[in-house]
Amino acid sequence: MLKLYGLHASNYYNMTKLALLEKGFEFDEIRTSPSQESQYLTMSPMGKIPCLEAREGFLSETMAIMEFLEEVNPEIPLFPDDPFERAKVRELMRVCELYIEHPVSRLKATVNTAGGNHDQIIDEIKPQIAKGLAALARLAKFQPYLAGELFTYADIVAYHTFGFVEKTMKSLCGWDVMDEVVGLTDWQKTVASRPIVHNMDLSVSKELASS
Ligand SMILES: N[C@@H](CCC(=O)N[C@@H](CS)C(=O)NCC(=O)O)C(=O)O
Repeated sequence: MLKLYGLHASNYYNMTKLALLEKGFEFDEIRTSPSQESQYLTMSPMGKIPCLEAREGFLSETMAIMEFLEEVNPEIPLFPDDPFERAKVRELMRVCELYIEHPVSRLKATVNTAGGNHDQIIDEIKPQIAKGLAALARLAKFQPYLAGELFTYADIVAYHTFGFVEKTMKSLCGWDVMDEVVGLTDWQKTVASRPIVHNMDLSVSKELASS
């Protein structure tokens, strides 16, 4: 049985968990915090969560885990068949990760560090995020999903990216990033209404509220 290590507080953990659920895998969840302990580093070499334990060994990095899941179980596809369309899904995933999530993670890390200068970082990252959002607006099809009719890994990555980015930017500088891309809020509602996503969201918020 697959084992998924991590915590619901992590947007990357939630992306991986949603991919496992959507693809119909059975797996155990092992609550694990990021760690630089030598034992955990043998499983996840950067000490990050999530980490997946498969029969063959341990795997970290969300995108690598998703590629693995797809190859192990292609029956429920989360990538399109066509090579170019597959690449377009990966392009969307990278735009969300590199140009929208990463700047916000950097801000969050500063906020968590005592004495960090948030205002300066906010001024720095807002134009970066605006550029990432504009790129997403150029790429997204919203028909009804990001890459077209098929629900893909791009939707999974973007859904949990925006779960984190929307909340963080609203609370730290009052900016609603969802307003920046026409169609984004409707897309978010469409994804949230998928039964698997809905059930997972319910259990995650219940768990986070009680922790
Ligand atoms: N590139 C990694 C990012 C994962 C990541 O940043 N996880 C965060 C939690 S959301 C973490 O473990 N942070 C602790 C650390 O960086 O040491 C992936 O795709 O899985």
